[in-house]
Parts: sequence; C-alpha cells; structure tokens
Amino acid sequence: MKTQVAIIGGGPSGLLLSQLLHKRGIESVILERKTKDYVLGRIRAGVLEQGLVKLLEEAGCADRLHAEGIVHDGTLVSSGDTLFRIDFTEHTGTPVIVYGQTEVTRDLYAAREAMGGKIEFNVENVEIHDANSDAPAVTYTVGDQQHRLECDFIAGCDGFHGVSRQAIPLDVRKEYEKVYPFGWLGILSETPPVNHELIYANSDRGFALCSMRNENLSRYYIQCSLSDKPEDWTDEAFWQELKRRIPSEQAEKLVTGPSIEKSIAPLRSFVTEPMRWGRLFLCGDAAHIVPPTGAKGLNTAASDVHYLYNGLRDYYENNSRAGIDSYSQKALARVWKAERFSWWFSSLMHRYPDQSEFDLKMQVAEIEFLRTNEAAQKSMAENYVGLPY
Ligand code: FAS
Ligand code: PHB
Repeated sequence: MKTQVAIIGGGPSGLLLSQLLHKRGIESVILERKTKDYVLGRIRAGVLEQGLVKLLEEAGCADRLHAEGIVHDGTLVSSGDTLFRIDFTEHTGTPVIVYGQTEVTRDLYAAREAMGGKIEFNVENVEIHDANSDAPAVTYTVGDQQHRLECDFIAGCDGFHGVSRQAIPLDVRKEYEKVYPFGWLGILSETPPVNHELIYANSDRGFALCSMRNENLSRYYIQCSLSDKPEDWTDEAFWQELKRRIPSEQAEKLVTGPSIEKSIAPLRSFVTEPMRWGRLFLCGDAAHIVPPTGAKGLNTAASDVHYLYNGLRDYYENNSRAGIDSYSQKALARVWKAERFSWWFSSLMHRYPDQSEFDLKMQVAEIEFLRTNEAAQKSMAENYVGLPY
C-alpha cells in the first residue's frame, strides 16, 4: 500500500493532521493501535486555546464545539480561603473554550469517516523503516496479516508510549525530563459544576482543580500521592478531600454525586529534541509531555500539527522544503514556552513533599504577587489562552 503521509497514532494529533491534509487533497493513512471506542474512552483535556479552535474550524470540525463548548473569559485561583480571578479577555482579548478532548476526538473521527479517511485500527508491531531516506515505510500487522505502507513522510503522533520517538537514534535524540513527586486523581460526575469557571486551588493539603464538561458534567482533580490507586479512594473520601482544599464558600455549595470515571494521571515534563529525523516528524505527546496544570498538553499538540501541516502543504503545493526543514525548530520554540508555563503553574499550586518552610513562603508570596499585580496576571493570562503560533 502507498500513501503520501503515514500517520502513526489516531489520537487528536494524528486525526487533526490527517483531516487538515485531506482538505488540501494530501493523502494520509492513520495507523491506530487501539479501537476507536478505546480511544474515545480516554478522559483527558478539557480546555481549548483559540489556536486549536481555529485549526478545528479550518478542518471543518468545529460546529459542535461552537454549539456545545463553553466560552470562559477567565479562571479563579485560590490559596486557602483567598480567591481571585484572572481575566483572560481583559488582559488578552481572548477567551478559552471548555470542550472535552473526547469530544474533539469524536468530531475528528466523524469527519475522517465522512470523508472516507483511511484509518487502520488494532495495528500491532508497528515499525518505521528508512525514515532517514527518500523512501520511508511503515510495517505493521493487523491480526495475522503483515502490511507494508510506503510513503513520502511519516508523522509520529503515537503519544508518549509510542514507537516513533524511539525510531530517532539515541546519538541524534536528546531528552529532557522532570518527574513530579505526585499525581492527579481525577473524577467525572454527573453533577452541576461548583462554579461556572474553573477553580485552581492551592491549599495546605495540596492542589485541587474544579473543572467541567457541561452544565451537568463536572471534572474534579486532587493532587495525590504517586503510591495511590483510584480504588484507594471512595467517592465520599474524594469529595471530603476536595472540600478541604477549595475555599469554604465553594465547598459549601459543592454538589457531590457518584463518580462515573476515576483515574490517576502521573505528572511529568518531558521534551525530546529534535522533533524531526529525515522524513519522520514527531507531533504532540510523542515529542513532549506537560503536567496538565496549565491545560497545555492537547493545545501544544495542536501547534505542532499547525507547523507540520503547513510544512507539508508547502512541500506538495509549492515544492518547497522550507516548512518541513524549519518544523522542529519552530515547534520546539513554542513547546518550551508551554513547558515553562506548565512547570511554573504546577510549582505555584502544588505542595511538594520536600518543600522547606522557606519554599512555602516563596509560594505564598508568588500567589500574593499574582493576586495583586496586573503585569503578573497579564503574563499568566497570555500563557493560559495560548501564545501565538
Ligand atoms: P495521544 O496519546 O492522545 O494519542 C496517541 C495515539 O497513538 C493513541 O490513540 C495510542 O493508542 C496510539 N498509539 C500509541 N502507540 C502506538 C503504536 N505503536 N502504533 C499505533 N498507534 C499507537 N492535556 C490537557 O491539556 N489537560 C488534561 O487534563 C490532560 N489530562 C491528561 C491525562 C492523561 C492520563 C494523559 C495521558 C494525558 C493528559 N493530557 C491532558 C494530555 C493529553 O490531552 C495529550 O496532550 C493529548 O492526548 C495529545 O494527543 P496526541 O499527541 O494525539 O497523543
Ligand atoms: C480538565 O477539565 O480536564 C482540565 C482543565 C484544565 C486543566 C487540566 C484539566 O488545567
């Protein structure tokens, strides 16, 4: 089988890239390890930057997002019982949209299927061949059938645990990593959100986040120990702990209910350089990971897709290599800014096991500076709504 762009991974990065390429008549095949239902069963990101919204509009996949997404002009930040608001629209003129990654992925699958997109599910034994040549290929199996996909380019959109990053030789690839000494225990509940905007809470018991998917589907997180398992936490224990971490006024009006999903995500900052090797291009979580504190994971995958899509368009439409040759450097410039913001906001809002009293004083002073300083709030707003592509 032959195609122009072989895309490994049918998550948001791979699907968005495939859909954008298709709109320009550039052929691609997506190879996905799991089933569509499995991919759609993952509960992940919840906040979309305008950059991603615009890409979904360009891909012709933004109708439901605009109908069901919730526009947020700001967010609340709390430290103990002190609560203040960061006004995104006042500082940047730009809001964010709350719309679950699951729904983005659902919309992208629907668009790919409506346009006859080629997606292979349940692929195994994916191997990348001759990425550093003019004739790369991907081999894989489905069941007991061996397949070989000849292509012009390979997009590695297969997430942190995928095979693409490993295809770049160790003497070419450099990796940067910071593992955080805690995780996020998240639940979904069919209850009205405690507040119409998000609440990022720092408390002496640890971090908490109050988010939502719609007016009757709430998403809550609490910082937890890395040794915790979801089954260690009853719903009641989760709700009691959440109430201890958010301001008492919100705790009193919190509507609790049974969790319909409960999971723990480890937190890490991770970047691999370069994001390109020959005709292999890494995109999204295959190349970088951020702690979800800044809601940058999915949104930084989107800027990668933007750079790669435009580079491939330039190649096929104008016979120019400029875009693909500058992909890694352009994508990494924005990736590192997202890494910095996610690391900064995580350091500000979480309690670290080895935090000294002085460290704690620094954290309190930094939150107080954010609460009282307009430049600090503008800086946070600009990073949160998304830096320019
Ligand atoms: P993905 O990991 O989403 O998709 C990669 C796809 O490749 C998967 O479908 C996988 O099955 C497939 N794959 C893997 N190996 C393969 C192989 N060998 N062959 C074929 N296919 C293969 N971001 C936020 O902004 N906010 C959040 O709250 C948030 N929460 C998260 C919670 C968890 C547990 C995780 C893991 C991530 C979270 N993220 C969050 C980040 C997340 O949203 C990612 O940034 C986003 O999924 C990136 O999309 P992709 O790059 O497509 O990677
Ligand atoms: C979510 O709603 O899942 C969410 C929102 C904001 C974040 C992280 C997760 O920073």
